[in-house]
Amino acid sequence: MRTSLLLPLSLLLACNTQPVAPTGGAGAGSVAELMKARGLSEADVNAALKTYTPSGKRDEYYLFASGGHGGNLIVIGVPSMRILKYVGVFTPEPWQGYGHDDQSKAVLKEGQRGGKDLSWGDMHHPALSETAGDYDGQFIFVNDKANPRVAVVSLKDFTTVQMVQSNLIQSEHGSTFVTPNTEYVIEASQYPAPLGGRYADISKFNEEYRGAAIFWKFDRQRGRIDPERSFAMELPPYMQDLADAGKLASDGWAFFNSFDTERAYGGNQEGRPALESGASQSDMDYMHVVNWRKAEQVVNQPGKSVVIAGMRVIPLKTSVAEGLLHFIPEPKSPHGVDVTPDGKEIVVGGKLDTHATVYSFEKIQALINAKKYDGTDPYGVPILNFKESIRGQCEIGLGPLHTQFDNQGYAYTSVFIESKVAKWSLKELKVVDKISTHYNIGHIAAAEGDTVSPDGKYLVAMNKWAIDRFNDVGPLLPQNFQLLDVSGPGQQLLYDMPLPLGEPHYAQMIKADKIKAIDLYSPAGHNSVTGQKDPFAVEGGKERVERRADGVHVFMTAVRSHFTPDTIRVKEGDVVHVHITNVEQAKDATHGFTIGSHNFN
Ligand code: RUQ
Repeated sequence: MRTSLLLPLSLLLACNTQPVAPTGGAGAGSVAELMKARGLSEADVNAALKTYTPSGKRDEYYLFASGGHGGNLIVIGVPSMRILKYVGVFTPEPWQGYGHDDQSKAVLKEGQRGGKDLSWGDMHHPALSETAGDYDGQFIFVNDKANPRVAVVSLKDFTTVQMVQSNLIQSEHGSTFVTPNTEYVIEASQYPAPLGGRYADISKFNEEYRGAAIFWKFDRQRGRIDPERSFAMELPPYMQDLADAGKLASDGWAFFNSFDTERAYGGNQEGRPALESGASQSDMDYMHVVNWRKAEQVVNQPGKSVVIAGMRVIPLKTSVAEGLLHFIPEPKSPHGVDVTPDGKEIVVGGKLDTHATVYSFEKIQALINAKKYDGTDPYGVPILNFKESIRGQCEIGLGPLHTQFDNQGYAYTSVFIESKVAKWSLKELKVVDKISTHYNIGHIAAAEGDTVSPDGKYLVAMNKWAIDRFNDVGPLLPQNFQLLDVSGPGQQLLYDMPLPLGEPHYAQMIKADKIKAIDLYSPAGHNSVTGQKDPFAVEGGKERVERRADGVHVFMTAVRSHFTPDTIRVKEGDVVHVHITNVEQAKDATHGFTIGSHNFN
């Protein structure tokens, strides 16, 4: 009976009497009958066959999506769009005990700001670790926009292993983006503030408020960020927005866009324009062109950096003197800044402009080397000429945001106001196809679409609204991920996937065979956070209860639901430490442990 499933669709459709394998007691029927009964068109069935993944079959790609205000990372299989895992990052995640046991609490504690526990985060941009500009499947970094932090997730076990934060900045957005060999994880501030968290009245905005870009040094050997070897660059008080690292031709450089070069800071009750209108007065903002490879040398030279909030910072005037920072005008309130796969160009989405603007790295270099400037900004940063820096512009539509790439020379840009994905030829700067999404599209994620070798094939449109796509669940709707097939000349909508939390901002899609997750922790007693054997690990047969100065220590083993010892006798008022080692060596054989009403799990 199974063989009938292997027949091509056309044959099935042509042959109405061809039986379909009964599915678990559901009524049998020909494909044509099923289509009729469910009101499906041939296009629907075509789309369904492109995503349907039979039981036991694996997906071709992993999609790592930010959980937005959920503060967690969502792992999804593509093309089935089945959710595989939530990785607790900024938010406790009880199923995995994350934030409910000591070892994961230690990670959340690393993410304290000003000594305050934070149990949520606004995750925006996951960044898979890269080798030579390609995803290598080892780590993924994520950011918290609201409480500026960066976390490291190991893809050996899909566990958060570290969180870093600096009081240098008070918010961020241009994060996380990695350099091509994951030398650095970039985190740029969004809302300017006096560096280091000191106070200055908002009327001193131009003089005292600043942005900053932090380059967190990643130590791949240890699988951890090394704050001591990290550094930052002071930036003018413009609102730095997204970022991207150069690659191949532009390796060693990073690009940040910005808005509010007007330096408006709100004050609608104090006679000033509201922030949004104040920040949209000028026709141009500034792309920041940063030579991070040189900055990495400069920061180590005596007298060229200052330490603020424990972070080595290159002051603006040093960056100017050393030629580390240049500006190029970019159309009004830009949003995405995305480096092309060959690293030769940078695509900027206009947001309040209808174009995607394509900057040429070669032209930018020529202007920098010739010191050909159009002047400087109020902080002395040299400005390159817009027209002389670009190759051209592609007329995209209303509200171009983010751009991804495929392997056939096409770029894909999300078009916010039109709720569309525009597919356009990078070479010809011409739109070849536009497809409607539903509704208010934000980021898009194409298969390996921001690496040196994109795959094309699939693209997920990450929509911020789902208005009429799903059953009602009250006033607050699910978010919607729409899966598109982009392998043909146009684009085809395959599937709508509701996401019951949000707002998921960005995602990256990696070939599944690049992920080499472990089956189990071996030897038993491995601490997933430190990556080492835990000092409290206990071997089978050595279970015991010890009374120590700081309380009663229970050294317990667990094998599924079998705990040893299974009875603990203590005196009322004792402090009890329970150290549990799962000594089970079968995959996924775990069991929870809790003490009711004590918030452990
Ligand atoms: S974004 S608002 Cu990535 Cu378009 Cu955060």
